[in-house]
Amino acid sequence: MKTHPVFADSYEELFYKALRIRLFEERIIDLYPSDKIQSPVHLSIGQEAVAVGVCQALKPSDLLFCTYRSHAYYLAKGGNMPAMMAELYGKVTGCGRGKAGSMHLAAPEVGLMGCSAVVASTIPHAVGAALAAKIQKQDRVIVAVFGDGATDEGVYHESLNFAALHQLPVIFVCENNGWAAYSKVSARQAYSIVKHAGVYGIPTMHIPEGYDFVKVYETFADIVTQAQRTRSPYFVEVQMFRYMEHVGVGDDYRQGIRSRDELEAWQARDPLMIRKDLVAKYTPAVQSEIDAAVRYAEASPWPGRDELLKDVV
Ligand SMILES: Cc1ncc(C[n+]2csc(CCOP(=O)(O)OP(=O)(O)O)c2C)c(N)n1
Repeated sequence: MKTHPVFADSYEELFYKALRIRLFEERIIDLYPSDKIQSPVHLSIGQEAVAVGVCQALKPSDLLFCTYRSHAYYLAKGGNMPAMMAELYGKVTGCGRGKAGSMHLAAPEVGLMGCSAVVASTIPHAVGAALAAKIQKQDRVIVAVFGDGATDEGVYHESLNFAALHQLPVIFVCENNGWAAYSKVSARQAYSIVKHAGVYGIPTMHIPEGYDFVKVYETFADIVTQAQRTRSPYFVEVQMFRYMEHVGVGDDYRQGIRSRDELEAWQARDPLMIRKDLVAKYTPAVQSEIDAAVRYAEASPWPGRDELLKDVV
C-alpha cells in the first residue's frame, strides 16, 4: 500500500480514515435530538474497520453496492462529506438531492453505486454489474456488501448461484455482526455462512478480526488481486460488532437485548478506543472537516416542488 504523504505511515492513514467515519457518526448522534437530521439512521460505529479495509483495496473504477448501514462505505470510498451531511438533512444539495436519506446513499463518481433499505436487494444489482463488466470486458471488480441477515433471503442464494454459474468478477462481503435487528444469527440460521457460500463452488475466506483495518485491508487486497486475475467470484465473511442499537442513536444494552460484556470485549481490541495518541493527533482536523459539512448542510436550501418527480423513473 502506498502511503499518502500527509500520514506518517500506512497504519496512520487507515486509522485516520476509520476515525473520520466514527467522528462523523458521533456528530450525527449529537445532532439527532435537534431533529435537523430528517432521516432514520443505522450507525456503523464499531464496524468502520471493515469499510476502510475493503475500500482501501479498491480503485475508484471498482463498483460497490451496499446496504442502509453504509455511512462508512460512502466516506471510505471517497464520497463527498458535505453532500452526505446535506442528504441527511434532506437538503437539495445532498448526494440524492434530499430524496434518498441515510439509507439510500450513492456516489457513482467514486464507484458507490447504491444502497438500499430493502435487505439483500443490492446483491443482485452487484451481480448484474459484474455480468455487464464481463460482457463489456471491463477490468473492474464489483463488490456486494450485506449483513448476515441478508443471507436469510432467497435473492442472496440466487445471486451467488448466478455469479458462480457465469463466473462473474464479483466479491461478496458479508458483514456478520451477529444480529439482524433484534434477532441473533443462532436463532435464525442452521448453517455456517461461509461454509454454505462454498457450496456454490465459490472460494471463501473468513476474517474474525473485523476491528482490525490492517488485517481486513491486507486480506481483501489479495482477494481483489485474485478476482481481477481469475475474473470469477469470491466470498468473504467478516466478524464484527455493532456498538449502537439497530436503528437510531441510542444503544440496546439496557433493554437486555445484547450484553455489555460482549461490547467491552470488542472495544478492548478496537484501535479507535486504544490508540488515544492518534485520536488526539487527528481529531482536530477531522472535526473541522465535519464542522464545514454541517455548515454546508445548514446553509443549503430545501428541495422545491419542482424536485418532486425529478430523477424518478
Ligand atoms: C426484504 C426485507 N425484509 C425485512 C426487512 C426489515 N429489516 C430491516 S433491517 C433488518 C435486519 C438485517 O440485518 P443484517 O442484514 O444482518 O444487517 P445489519 O442491520 O446487521 O447491518 C431487517 C430484517 C427489510 N428492510 N427488507
